[in-house]
Amino acid sequence: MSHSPSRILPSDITAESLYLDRRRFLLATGGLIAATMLPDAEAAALATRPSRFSTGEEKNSWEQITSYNNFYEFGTDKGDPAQNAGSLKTRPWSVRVEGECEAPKTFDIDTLMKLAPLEERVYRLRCVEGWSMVIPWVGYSLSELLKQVKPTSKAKYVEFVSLADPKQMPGVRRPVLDWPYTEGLRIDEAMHPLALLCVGLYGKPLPNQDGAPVRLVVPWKYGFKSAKSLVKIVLRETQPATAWNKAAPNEYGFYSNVNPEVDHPRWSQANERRIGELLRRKTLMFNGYGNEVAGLYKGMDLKKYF
Ligand SMILES: Nc1nc2c(c(=O)[nH]1)N[C@H]1C(S)=C(S)[C@@H](COP(=O)(O)O)O[C@H]1N2
Ligand SMILES: [Mo]
Repeated sequence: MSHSPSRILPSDITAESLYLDRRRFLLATGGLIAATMLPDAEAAALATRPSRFSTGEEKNSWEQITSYNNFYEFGTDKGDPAQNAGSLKTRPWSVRVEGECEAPKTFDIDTLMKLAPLEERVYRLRCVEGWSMVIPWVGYSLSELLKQVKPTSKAKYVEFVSLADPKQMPGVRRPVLDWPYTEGLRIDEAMHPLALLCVGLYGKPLPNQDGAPVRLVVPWKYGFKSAKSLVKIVLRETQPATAWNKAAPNEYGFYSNVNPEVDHPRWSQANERRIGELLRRKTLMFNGYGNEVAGLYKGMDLKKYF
C-alpha cells in the first residue's frame, strides 16, 4: 500500500504526517524533483508503450494536473478535489459493463488494468470553462473493453456512470448535479481508438482527484464528457441522459465536441488559456483531433447537435 497523499484518509493523521515528513526530507536533501515534479515515488510505475496519438506539445506538470481539477463529487472549487478526494477508496473496485450486449460482465479493477497493453497517450484536454492542459494519460482504447462484452446491433449508444457515494464524496451530499454523474457517447464515438479508458497519469496510477481508479478521456470533446471514477458502463439502444445536459440543456448538449464556432450561451469558445501560459490561444476544431474524428460527424449540423 503506498502512501500517496490521495490515498490517506483525513482521519489518518499519523500516515499523513509521515508523508509530509518524508516530503520535507526529500526537499531538504535535494530530492526536489522526486518530491515535486514527479508523482509519488512510492506508487508503482505502470509499464506503458508510446502511442501514435500523442501530441508533441509541452506537457503540463504533475502539480498542475493534480491540483487544478473539476470533480464536483469533491466540491466545486478547482482545489477541492485535491483537498478532499483522499477519502475515496479505490480498492476493491469493479466496473460493471451491461445492457445491449451478449456477455455482460463485472470487471475487477486489477483485471481491467491488464485487459490490453497500457499506452501513454499525451492528449490535450479542453474544459468548456475556457482553459486547457496537455496531459500524459495512461490507458488503452475503450473499444478494447467494449469488445469483451460483445455489443449487439441494438447498441447505438454508451452510457458512463461515476461512483456517487455520499460517505466518500462530500460533494454528493449537495444537489449540485443529479447524482450520479453520467455521460454518454454514440457507439461509433466510443469505439473510436482515440476514446481512452484511462487508469493512469505520468506513468503512475491515477490520483484520486483525477478520477481514480478508472475514467474516460475523450480528447476531442469538452472535458466534462470524460467521466471520472467509473463504476458502470451501459450499452443502450437510445441516447442516454447526461448529468450536465439535465442541469443546463441549453448550455451542454449531448455531443459537446470542441467547436470554436459554437459559443457557450454565456461566453465565447473561440479561444482558451493553457494552464501555465499568459496569452490565450485559438481553440481548434475538435480540439485539434479533426483529422481523426471529423468523419464521425459528416453531414451533421454541429450547431444544432452541439
Ligand atoms: N464524475 C465526474 N467526472 C468529471 C467531472 C466531475 O465533476 N465528476 N468533471 C469533468 C470536467 S468539467 C472536466 S474539465 C474533467 C477534468 O478532469 P481533470 O480534473 O482530471 O483535469 O473531468 C470531467 N469528469
Ligand atoms: Mo470541464
